[in-house]
Amino acid sequence: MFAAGLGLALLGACVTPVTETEAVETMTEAQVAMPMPPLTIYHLEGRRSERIVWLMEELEMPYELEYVRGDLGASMAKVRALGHEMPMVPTVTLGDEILVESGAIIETIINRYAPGELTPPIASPDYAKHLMWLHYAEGSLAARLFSDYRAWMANPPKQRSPLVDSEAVVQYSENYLEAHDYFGGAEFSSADIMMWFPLNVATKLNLVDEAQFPKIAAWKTRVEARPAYQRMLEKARPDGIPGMLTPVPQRPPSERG
Ligand SMILES: N[C@@H](CCC(=O)N[C@@H](CS)C(=O)NCC(=O)O)C(=O)O
Repeated sequence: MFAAGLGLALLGACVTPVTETEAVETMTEAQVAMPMPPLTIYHLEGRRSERIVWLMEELEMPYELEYVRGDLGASMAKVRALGHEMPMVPTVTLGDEILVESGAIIETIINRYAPGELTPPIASPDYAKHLMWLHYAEGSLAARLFSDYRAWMANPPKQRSPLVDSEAVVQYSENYLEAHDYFGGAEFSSADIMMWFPLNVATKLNLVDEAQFPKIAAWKTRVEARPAYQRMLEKARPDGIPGMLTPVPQRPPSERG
């Protein structure tokens, strides 16, 4: 107890206010890119690992891509062979490190090796929203889409759930795009890379009606036209998406009528 209290007291003594110039200098110092060790992306076509390929193409930085074309089982065997206790894609090897979780991989790559890229300036109003969408993509959007998918495949729904469901999480995304071109706000950002997969899943698995979300449809057209997205397709999805899940046969009635 005492030691902890003393530690806190010492820490408190060290926290002296900095001037604005000092703060800016510290932030500038933090913006220096580290040299990137060799990076390998373990991949399954049409899955979340496309995000990291797309990111590296946007950054125009080097990477190796590991997968067996058209064979999800063999691609997954490559992931398992790494011996990581959470075998999923994306898995990335970065020098001696093995990384999982696409959002964390993206933040690690940008913050270490491409600081400031694909990220709104930290003091801008877009920054907090960009970060929210970057995390929303997996934390709320994908989580609720796949939870509805499993439930609706097992028991076709007759009515909407009172909980936040697929339509609600997609509607929130649509509403933001009413006033913004990108999930990064004014400019394309890594949040857009994170949001593409679950928003595509939402319509392809028939969890929501595509026609009800015109802003999302226009955003998809916009981001899919990016040269880096096109290069990602050539390298990571040359033959389309193998082993697509079956779309749900029935959705609950829409809140939008
Ligand atoms: N939240 C994780 C999800 C990773 C994930 O579930 N990936 C799927 C493919 S899209 C996977 O590895 N599936 C294989 C499995 O679950 O065995 C992320 O964003 O990286």
